[in-house]
Amino acid sequence: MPVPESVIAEIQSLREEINSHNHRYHVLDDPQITDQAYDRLYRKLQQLEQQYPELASELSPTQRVGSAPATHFEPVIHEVAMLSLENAFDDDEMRAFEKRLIDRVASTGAALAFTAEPKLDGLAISLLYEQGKLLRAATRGDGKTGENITANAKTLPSIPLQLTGEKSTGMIEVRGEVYMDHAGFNALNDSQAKIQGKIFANPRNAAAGSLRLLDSRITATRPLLFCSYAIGRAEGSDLPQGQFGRMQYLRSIGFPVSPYIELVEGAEGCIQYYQKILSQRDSLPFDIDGVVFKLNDIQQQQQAGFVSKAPRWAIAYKFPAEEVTTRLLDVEFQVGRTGALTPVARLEPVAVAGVMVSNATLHNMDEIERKDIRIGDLVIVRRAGDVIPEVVSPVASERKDELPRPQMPDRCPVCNSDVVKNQGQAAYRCTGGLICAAQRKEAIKHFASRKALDIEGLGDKLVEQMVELEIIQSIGDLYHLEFSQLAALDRMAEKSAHNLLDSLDASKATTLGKFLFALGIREVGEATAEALANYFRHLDKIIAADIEELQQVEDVGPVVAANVVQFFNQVDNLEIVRDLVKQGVHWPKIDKPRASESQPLLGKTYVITGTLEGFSREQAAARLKLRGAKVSSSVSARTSAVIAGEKPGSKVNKAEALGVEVMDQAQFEILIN
Ligand code: 5U1
Repeated sequence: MPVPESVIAEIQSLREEINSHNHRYHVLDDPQITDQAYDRLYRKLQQLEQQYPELASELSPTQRVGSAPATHFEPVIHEVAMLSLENAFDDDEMRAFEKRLIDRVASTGAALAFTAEPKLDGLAISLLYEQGKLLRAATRGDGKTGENITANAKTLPSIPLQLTGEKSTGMIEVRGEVYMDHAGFNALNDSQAKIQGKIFANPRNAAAGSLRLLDSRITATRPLLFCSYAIGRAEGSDLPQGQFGRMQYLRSIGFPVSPYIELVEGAEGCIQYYQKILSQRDSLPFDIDGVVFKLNDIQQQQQAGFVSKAPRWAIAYKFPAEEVTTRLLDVEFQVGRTGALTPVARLEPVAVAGVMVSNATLHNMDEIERKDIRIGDLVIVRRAGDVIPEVVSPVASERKDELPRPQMPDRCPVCNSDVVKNQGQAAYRCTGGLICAAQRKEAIKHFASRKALDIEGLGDKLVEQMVELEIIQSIGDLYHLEFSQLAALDRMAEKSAHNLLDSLDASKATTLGKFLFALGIREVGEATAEALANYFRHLDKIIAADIEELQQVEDVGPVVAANVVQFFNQVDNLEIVRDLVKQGVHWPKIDKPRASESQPLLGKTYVITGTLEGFSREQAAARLKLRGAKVSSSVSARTSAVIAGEKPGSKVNKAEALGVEVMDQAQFEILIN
């Protein structure tokens, strides 16, 4: 029997009414009906939807309860990279930020206008809408690839499932922060305590943990909030030409926008706004760690452009890190993945920035000496955001007696091998290499970490246990693990053992960049690994590359190049790498970049002379290489152009004699942009 028209209309009207009350409550903070009245509407809609399942809609407000658990999160490639922000830590850095922009943008001479808003301490996500309908939500991940968390995002009442207003056609990708306010965080920890569940250290961890749950039905019970702060991309709508106007536009189509957002003028306006928010910080109902400023004029934003991972037109002016004093009880030495011994302070436990701290880094022996830190001192400890707490300095006035200075041991505290210090380096290193269990543990932890092969369930404690029991010796053993070995481990249920084998299997699908990073080659971080992968595109080419070739890659200098060569020259390493591939570790083929697109300077050779403003010689060369060019140190008839900065040398004369083009700074910038 067809559903009566009157029921269709009633369901439609209830959905609209509930959506509107949701929006008033969660976005505008201006509810118009009581909770009981809202519940009545909600239950009525639920009852009708149960009675007429053929009218189900994923956009219905009743669908915010979550769905069956997922096994993993699918990767999502961000079409427009999710960038991070540059930081400023004092007023002068803000003034320098403004000055850099004045130099770069075609300004009328009027002060630059900036949007100003508090920087929420949560995690960034991207929301993609088509024809006004939420299609996909993703975490930021590494900025290029995030995780698909659509099912979880749909449970947040402040994330619109359907945009409002006739303007919401076409496609729009909105970015913002998921966070938890203090009230929600406290309520969550109270209820976790009652069920003996996980207690979260701070609202940021609680938000991150809740958003990345595989069971979205649990996410639905977590008090998560969303606030938008940017448009990633949009098609089919005429957007306002100012950042501030764009935020008003987002508000008009249903997104929460910071109620504290303002337009300010110049660095001095930014500094005043910062002071105002800093004075309100302690009374705000949520954690913030600074203030974000963005150039308001979108055209000027485009003129300003980007540095590698952040736009030049935005900045986060960070609040000072929280500092407390406590007693330094002892100094111990931790052995890292590369054998470096790091002094770690054992402290009388103290709360700092919402977290109990009993260990903090002392960086290296030179720092200890420079700051004259002694065991037994009262010390100042600092913690900012997610960074590791650090000992800032001793409180010298409180030292009454002569106290002992920390001593670097001459033998490794883990494997008893010799500890050496190479000339010109601050670090002391254990010479144990693969003999040293600490180095092996750290190498495996690094391999399994989120930014590397992301082996879910292979936590630090488990790695330590498996190395100590000699179930695994190196990363090469991970994919040979068997169920019986895992199930025999302490506190390892059969289900967890199966799950770990599944996630080991899942981790085999990676990217060449992540794989290279995971190998833990000294000084090859995420960005360098990615750059190596993009340049060579095949593992075998990287293995075969010599120091010269490696240095053609952006940001790869002689030291990193030598580390890469040395790593692959070790037979043991090469065997492990080959075996990992044999066990099934694989990555998608990296397409040859089209010459016309990402490598527009392929086949060209440039020579740089003189000083370029804002670029060291290496940085300028790296920018050219990134676009496919070669950079040479001598001018010949085959040189495409000589790039001449301030005070150029004789190379310009030689270029002129040979009829080779000479470019100035402005032409160079056009070339690389
Ligand atoms: N408030 C705010 N936070 N935040 C973070 N705005 C903002 N903008 C960001 C980030 C990463 O990035 C812009 C480049 C869009």
